[in-house]
Amino acid sequence: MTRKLKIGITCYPSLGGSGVVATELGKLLAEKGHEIHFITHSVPFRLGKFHKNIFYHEVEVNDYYVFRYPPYDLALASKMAQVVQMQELDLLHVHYAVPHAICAYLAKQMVGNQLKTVTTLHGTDITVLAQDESLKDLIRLAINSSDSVTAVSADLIKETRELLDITREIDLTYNFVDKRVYYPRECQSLKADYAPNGEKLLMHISNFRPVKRISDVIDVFARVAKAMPAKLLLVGEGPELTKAQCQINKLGLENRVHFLGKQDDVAQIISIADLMLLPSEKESFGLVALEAMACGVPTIGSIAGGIPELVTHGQTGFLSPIGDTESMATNAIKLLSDPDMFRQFREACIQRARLEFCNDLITAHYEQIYYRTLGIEADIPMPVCSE
Ligand code: GMT
Repeated sequence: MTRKLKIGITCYPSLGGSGVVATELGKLLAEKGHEIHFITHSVPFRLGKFHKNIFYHEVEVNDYYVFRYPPYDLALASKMAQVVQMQELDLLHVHYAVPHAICAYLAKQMVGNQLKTVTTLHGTDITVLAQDESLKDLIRLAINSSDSVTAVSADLIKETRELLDITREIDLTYNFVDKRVYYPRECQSLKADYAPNGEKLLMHISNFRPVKRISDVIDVFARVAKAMPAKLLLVGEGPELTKAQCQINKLGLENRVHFLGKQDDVAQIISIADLMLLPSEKESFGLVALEAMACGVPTIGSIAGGIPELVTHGQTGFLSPIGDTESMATNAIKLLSDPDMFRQFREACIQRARLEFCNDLITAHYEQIYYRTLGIEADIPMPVCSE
């Protein structure tokens, strides 16, 4: 039998898709018998209750008075090296290139080349930060010095190659949803709270950063709300939220929009939506569209980054050019006005999420990458996901 691994995982532990993917992956690997050590500045928010085989190591930053900026990156690299040595880890899997991949590189310098590192690129670590000349060479070093590199969409691989002139192998490993958590839930009474008169519920979930184009979310909703009774649920928080509130007030839509703030467990909330809106400027994958898909909710979104790899235009949602809110609204109205089409989309969503992006499949893919990186022959059968 192939031996189980001891894996260190570093990610951003607070809200954000990369942290969600890293934490859920850690939990699934632990369920399969691997020993997982999270090395982060706080407990990953999705970790929740006690899990067998999961350990947490907190990175503490030294704030000695000469430091104007306490050096988190150095503290993380040192902690990684310590945990690797004390716990005899096989490898480190870091999510998001900056600074995690470069910290893993430093840890390797301390520990020695027997430490293997796997880096997963998630999005703006490439599409935004790799455009910054002051970080470009560092990110290239981080990627080239990782033993294995994965990215969450083919588009992100292409961007990484183009922006950083990188030729090394990068494994395409899509994000996943846990089918035990994300499925269409029965929540009629919750739905009735927000849509007491049977209004259509449109939803947007994000960290409200400029790349999400929140004003397009509101513009699409305003157009839909002119055509039919509808409500908008905004989930999450971030820098664009205040602007969004002003836009909503200006349009006189305050009674039709609910702000739900940050939510940890979105599976239930998503299940009450009729449509998910994702009109992003940049989106390497769009985890929220996958979560929606698994709950039977089609996405109206933009042709940006990896979204077209996830959302099949005309089957599980509709995609329009970035900023084309008129076309997005037209598509939303078309879908919401045609119950047969809506039912077909809903079924296609559930099926695609279960078959193509199921947790068993993607976890096995990561395991294959780990064993290959370590040079261990392992027979990891690729599960066939069923509906
Ligand atoms: O790259 C980011 O902006 C942050 C990151 C996160 O932590 O939420 O989001 C990225 O990673 C997610 C998980 O892989 C993807 O689903 C998001 O599409 C991606 N965000 C962007 O590309 C803007």
